[in-house]
Amino acid sequence: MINVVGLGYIGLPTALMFAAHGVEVVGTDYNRELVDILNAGKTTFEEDGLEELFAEAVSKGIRFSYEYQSTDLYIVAVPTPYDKTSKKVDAGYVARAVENVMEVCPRGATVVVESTVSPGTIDKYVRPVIEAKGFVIGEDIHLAHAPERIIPGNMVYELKHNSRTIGADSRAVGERVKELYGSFCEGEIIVTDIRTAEMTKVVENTFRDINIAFANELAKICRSDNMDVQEIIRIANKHPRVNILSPGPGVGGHCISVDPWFLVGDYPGLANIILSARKINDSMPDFVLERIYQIMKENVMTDVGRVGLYGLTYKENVDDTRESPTLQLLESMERHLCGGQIKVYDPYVTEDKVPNQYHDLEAFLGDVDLVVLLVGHDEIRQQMEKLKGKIVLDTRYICFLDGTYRL
Ligand code: SAJ
Repeated sequence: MINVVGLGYIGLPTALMFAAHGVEVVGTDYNRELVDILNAGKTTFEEDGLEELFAEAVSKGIRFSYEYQSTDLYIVAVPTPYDKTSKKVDAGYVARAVENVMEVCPRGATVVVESTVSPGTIDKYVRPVIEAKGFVIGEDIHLAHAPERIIPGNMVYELKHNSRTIGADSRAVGERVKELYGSFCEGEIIVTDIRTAEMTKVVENTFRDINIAFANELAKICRSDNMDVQEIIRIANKHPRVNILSPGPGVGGHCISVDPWFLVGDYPGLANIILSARKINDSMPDFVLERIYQIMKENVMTDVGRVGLYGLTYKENVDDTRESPTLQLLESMERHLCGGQIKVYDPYVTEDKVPNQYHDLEAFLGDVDLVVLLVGHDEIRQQMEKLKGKIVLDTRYICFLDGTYRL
């Protein structure tokens, strides 16, 4: 039986996937409310294919509990935030989860950490917790790191089809964990050591952050000299060895905007491109704010209350608002004492998260003159004509109505 510890964005689909493929699974989370919802037969977030996967896993007998189970295999998928001051990984959740596992696990158990951690974290924070309980790693307890790689919006598909990395202390443990993941994973599964697996994961997200930062920097350069950045990137990308991502209002989410900081925090003075990229991406909400003021001026608009922000989530077609550029933009407006009445709408955010939040697209559009498109949800892509007659600032390059302003 596998005990999956942490039933959030990664742990839940992972637990469901194992169960749907015939593995006995118990999912554990200390958040009782979350466990109660799952036990009541409901999923806890929206994701393509998740409901179907949940139904399949339930039919195959998955169980959810507040309690850690005594078993021979654990998958730890708890959050790893970063300390905003030191920029280092906060391994507290992972360490506590492993400590709790040590209270109940038998000798011979394997613990697989899926949470993203910076290189060296497992050595520094996880091994000591196991050893403090008197276990010898490699004899009493086996350790592996299988960093998750799935993208919100396409998690279920990617869980099955992406390649995976398994880091382990010995080839034998790595191969055993590989076989386990092979129960559902159709991608290549590469076995390596733990430190390499830790570093690889952070490198992947950092690569994407740097690429997006390059696109965002190009957007600023092109704006300053009246060039069309989207057209330039489109043409440049026709080169067989060029693949520039898209500029946007900033980089949000719990991964790409966080993981590069681990390298900055751990390797001060060495992570220079990485740090610049972070700064560029973090500057984008303020850049959007500047554009809003320019456009208001150009259109002789004086009332910020007639400005509407479309999109609160960190990207399209997900309900996750963590580190969302829109939230950063609103914070920035507050700092400049002009956040009072700006209006906000997002079809995926049903609870009230910010002031002046609307829950109906028509009502929102009816109350604003300038619409800032911050997230390219399918909802708005499919009804772009509703923006006719509005002033539109499109930060996602999705609106092709005449007169649309861009970043
Ligand atoms: N973004 C842009 N321009 C782009 C692409 C993205 O501005 O061209 C923005 C998005 O709008 C969003 C942010 O970047 O605000 C991040 O979104 P994303 O879709 O690039 O990635 P995440 O954070 O949802 O998921 C990433 C993925 N990592 C990589 O693609 C290397 C995913 O595979 C990881 O599993 C995930 O991080 C994670 O959990 O680490």
